[in-house]
Amino acid sequence: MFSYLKKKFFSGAPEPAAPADAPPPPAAAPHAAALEAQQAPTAAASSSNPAPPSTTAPDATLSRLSWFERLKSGLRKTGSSIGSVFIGTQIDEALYEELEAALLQADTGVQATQYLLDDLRLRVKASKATDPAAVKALLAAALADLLRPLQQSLPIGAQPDGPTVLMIAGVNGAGKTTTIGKLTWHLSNAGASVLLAAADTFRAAAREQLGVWAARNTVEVISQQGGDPAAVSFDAVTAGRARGRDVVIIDTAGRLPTQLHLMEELKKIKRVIQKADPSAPHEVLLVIDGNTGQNALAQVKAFDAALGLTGLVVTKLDGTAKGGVLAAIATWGRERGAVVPVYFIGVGEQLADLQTFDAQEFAQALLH
Ligand SMILES: Nc1nc2c(ncn2[C@@H]2O[C@H](COP(=O)(O)OP(=O)(O)OP(=O)(O)O)[C@@H](O)[C@H]2O)c(=O)[nH]1
Ligand SMILES: [Mg+2]
Repeated sequence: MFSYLKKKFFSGAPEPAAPADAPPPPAAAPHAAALEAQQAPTAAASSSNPAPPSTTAPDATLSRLSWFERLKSGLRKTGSSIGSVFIGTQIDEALYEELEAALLQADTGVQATQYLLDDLRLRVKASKATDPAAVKALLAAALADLLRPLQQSLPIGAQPDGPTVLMIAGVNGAGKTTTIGKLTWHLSNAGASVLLAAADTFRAAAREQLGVWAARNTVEVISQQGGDPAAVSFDAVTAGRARGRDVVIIDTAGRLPTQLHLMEELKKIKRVIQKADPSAPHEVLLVIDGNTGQNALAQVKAFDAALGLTGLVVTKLDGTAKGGVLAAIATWGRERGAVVPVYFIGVGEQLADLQTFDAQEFAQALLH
């Protein structure tokens, strides 16, 4: 049913290898048809905070390129400092030391930095590279190889009957609700019918905010004033099944992993979803703010311990995010023998500002 969606639109499959520092491919435009086929829905008037959506569907090629530009400019803060290491003329210990400092500065963390430097030394030796520009290309390749396991497709539509249920979690303000708005747009464009669940029941504004995104996407939202988040989630999964929806996305309230009672509540939401559909939730996604630095890895570990994460969305990579934390997440995944994939990255507040994660493009942007 979602072969198009799975094979193309959500394909995280790497492009055939291109030189590590080549410009990004002009997007085989996985979502070109979808973007052309559907204009962004117009905004519903609201006092809530989501940014106004774009009212025209961008050309997919432009969209992917402008995303690359935005990601690059967002990561420039880091990228330029890593890039500046390679301005000299010699490959010596001083260069490796500078590189180590630059990677640590970029939130790469001690383990990932060590891994990358060791890998780079091997590559330099094997290739007999003699100039820093060549070493920079080798680092881009090492980084892309490290990140590649994170690049995976969000599996949608694999359930024989009933919707694919996505549960979304994260700390306060990470970008969960905004990501749900953008993800709904992606899914709708790929032909999937979506139902939203406002399981952030604490604040009326949270329900309203999700309602605005639902209106923009012209999808329904299940909500209940002051209701129990687990009950709302149960209702949504049941309604999704009854109404024949393809995907149910459950928004949850932000919480810190140290707020144990709130983490317990999240576990309860998951358990109750399982009562509505024993195979659900099919995906438990953690949304992390790309600006969080090394703390993002701590969040991934804590939410994974509580919920068993199946994927990540890294948001706000259009801002001042440093980006190295993805290498830290990848290294952690290698060490535990199972990565938690990065299904999407957020590069803005508009409907189209959610992109599939591409390891090579990301490495290029980071080292630009
Ligand atoms: N620049 C930028 N801003 C983003 C992105 N994603 C989310 N935001 C903004 O981040 C802020 C918080 O986003 P929300 O979606 O409300 O975050 P949340 O995780 O749902 O927050 P709580 O429900 O309060 O925990 C909003 O101002 C969003 O517009 C992104 O990819 N880029
Ligand atoms: Mg929210």
